[in-house]
Order: sequence, then structure tokens, then C-alpha cells
Amino acid sequence: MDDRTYAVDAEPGETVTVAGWVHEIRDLGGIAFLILRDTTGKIQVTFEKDEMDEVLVETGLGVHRESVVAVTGAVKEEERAPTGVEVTPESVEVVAEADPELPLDPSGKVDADLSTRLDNRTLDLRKDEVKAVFEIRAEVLRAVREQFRELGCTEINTPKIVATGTEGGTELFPITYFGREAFMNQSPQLFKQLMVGSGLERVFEIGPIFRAEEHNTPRHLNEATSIDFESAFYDHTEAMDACEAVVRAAYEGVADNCADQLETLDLAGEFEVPDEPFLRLTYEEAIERINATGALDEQLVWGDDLPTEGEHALGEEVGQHYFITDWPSEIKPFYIKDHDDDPDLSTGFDMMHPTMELVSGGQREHRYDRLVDGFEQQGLDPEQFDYYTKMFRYGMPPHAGWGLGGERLVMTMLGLGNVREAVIFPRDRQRLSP
Ligand code: AMO
Repeated sequence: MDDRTYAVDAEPGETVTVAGWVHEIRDLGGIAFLILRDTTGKIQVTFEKDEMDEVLVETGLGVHRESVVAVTGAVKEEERAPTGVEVTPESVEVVAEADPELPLDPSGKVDADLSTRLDNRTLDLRKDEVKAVFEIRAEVLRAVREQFRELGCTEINTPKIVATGTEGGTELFPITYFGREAFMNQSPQLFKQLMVGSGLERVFEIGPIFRAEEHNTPRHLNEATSIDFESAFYDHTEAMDACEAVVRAAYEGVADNCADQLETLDLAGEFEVPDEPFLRLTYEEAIERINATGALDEQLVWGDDLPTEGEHALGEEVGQHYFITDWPSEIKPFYIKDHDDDPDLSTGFDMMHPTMELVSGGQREHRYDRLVDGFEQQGLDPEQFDYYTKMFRYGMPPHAGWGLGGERLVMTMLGLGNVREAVIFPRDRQRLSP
């Protein structure tokens, strides 16, 4: 069906049919140009009014911007054309006419605010710099998948409708499931852990997580894409090594395969794959360094969560990706294992971009009795998690893993101002459609 030639492939000497959107019409009097845009780029269609059929000229130049047209004609070299070639039209078909009033201007000449852009994402994604973000996002996911395969992982898909939450009760979205209360899953945490005791041993999942976050911030979504990893016989340091490898692979994939997109985003000169190894700071060192910056009104003490301003001050000092390790056990979830020689200290870690947290992970508690105690300490009813805990009685190896926010990875990689720019159709407190 699609026997058209892409704009980028139109070679001088050929007669082709190009099809796409009317990017712009420039009428200079005797001569006029229709700039046609498809997914590969733009091509100039040149109308010499006195020498061409009147109906053809009227059809080609009378069409509204952003209409879909198919143009058949000979391609010839033309130095002054944006791509060095132009099409002399023999026929022009208006395939789908666009309204003259557009809710946003895909040529980018008129700025639109983020809300208008998200309401009209189809038109927004006609802009090169927006399209580039999603092409890069796709490359990130490709490169990450490939790296996971190199690490010996099997890709899994786990349920998104669940009976219980794992990452904090207030952030759950309840739904009705055949008359019973159920929830949208906050994390594949328990499912991926169950797989390390299966014959698969080392797994990854890339899928949606749902968080009923109260926060309406530039880095929180209510539906996000989590890149999850879990491996049998790994400790937290090996999990951190895998995390570094995956994040670096994402950057390398983009550096190797997205030169055009980086150019479009004006990042070509400055895009750098992060150096290895990432600095590993303990929580204690992190709070000392934050306190020393003087960025906070009150000094942090052991057991405090790190406030956003503190993370920023530390991130600015470190200036690259880094880990924060050895968190106080009390502020990490029940499934994180404590250090054997110090129960107040956990094996949990976060991986930070200088501007925000990207990853949480750790070694997991795989000893049945301690796991059940952990549920109780966190105010959760272990019986509700019986499907999970009982498998720890049938041979569950030591294991470790982490979860990486896909949108935050793309956002920080490209320096986007808002995480919503890395999601085609974001879900936030105000936005449930499109
Ligand atoms: P955590 O809750 O820290 O850990 O989530 C892991 C990473 O997912 C991303 N993320 C979000 N991104 C955008 N909007 C949100 N609302 C949001 N919530 C989380 C962040 C975060 O660092 N089960 C553990 C992971 C593990 O231990 O394996 C978990 O979910 O980048």
C-alpha cells in the first residue's frame, strides 16, 4: 500500500510520489514552494505558476498547512532547496485536509505551553525537537534491553492489577475487581523477587507503575515506566554494578545511534556517557556533605530522609551520577536486607543524577522469619502477602535488584525541564486524557 518515497530518499533523476504534511507554503509570486514533511524530513515542491496546469497550482497552493498531501513529480537537484533537491509536481492529491485553525503550530514558530502541547500531542509530535525526545526514549529502551540480555536476564511481564501494595499504602490507586477491592500495582517488586527463586534466576521488566502521589512536581508522574532488575545470588554491590552498566548502555546507545536527534536538541557537543565507576557515598557521608554545603536551614541527622534541596546541593558538588549506600534500616522498605553485622544499617541504595533520584535498590531479605518480622514492623499484615512469603520457605536464594525510573532517565539525560516531556500521554493529578 505504501509505495511512496520518503523525503530523504528522493534522488535526482527519479519520478517519485512523496506524501506527508504541508509544513509551509511560501508564495513568491511567479514561483511558490510547498514544503512537504514526512517522518524522514522535508522536501521542497516547486510550483512555477505560468508553466503549470492551473488546477494543479491551485490544489497545491490552496491547501491549508498541516493537511496531508501526496505529490508525484520529477526530482531534480536544486542547490537553493533546503535538502538540495526539489520536486516538480505532475499531480497533487489532497489526502486529508487540515482545519485552517490549528490548536498549536507544529512549525514551532508560535510557542505553546506544556498543557496545550499535551492536549494536542499528535500535532506536538510533528515538531522535530519533540519527535527527537521519543526517538531517543525508544533507543534508551532498546539499549537497556540489550544490556539486560548481556547480563543474562530474561524479560518478564507481571500483573498490574494486584490485591495489595508494597511501596506505601497512601500511594495506592484502588479499583473495583469483580466487586472486590484491588489496586493498580506500584511496583513489580514482589513478583520480580519471586522469579529469582524460579528457574529464571535473573530477570528484568520494563512496564508501568502506578503511584497515587500527592506531589504535583516536575519530576513526579502518577503512571511511570519502571525499569526493574532482580538477580539471584547477587548482593547489593553487584546490583549496583549492573545498574551502572544499564545506565551507561542507555547513554552509549543514544550517543551511537541518535546523532541526528541530539543535533536537533542542540545537545550534540555536550552529550557525554557518564564515567565509570559511579561514586559510592554512604548515607552518613551524604548527610555530612549536605550539612557542610549550608544549603539547608536545619542540619540533617541520622534517620532523616534527604530533602530535595539537600539532594540538589550534594548533586551539584558531586557533578555526576552517584550512589548513596548504607541507608538507615528504618527508612527503607521491609524487603530490603540489613547488614549482617549492623541491623540498623540497610543494604539499600539509591542512584542519583546530580538533579534527582533515578534508582532505588538493595539486597533483599530472603530469610523467611526475618521477612515476616519486617512486614509486621512496617505495619503490614504478612498474611495478605502469603503468596509471596510462602515461596521463601521453598528455597529462595539471596538476591538483589533495583528499579530505575524510565522517564527520569530520559529527562535527566536530555536536560528536560519536566518529566512529562518524556511521556507521550502523561498521567498526573489533573490529566486523565488524552
Ligand atoms: P522507588 O519507589 O524508589 O523504588 O522507585 C524506583 C524509581 O522509579 C522512579 N519513580 C518515579 N518516577 C516518576 N514519578 C513517580 N511517581 C515515580 N515513582 C518512582 C524513580 C525511582 O527512583 N521497588 C523499588 C525498587 C527496587 O527496590 O527494586 C521501588 O519501586 O526514578
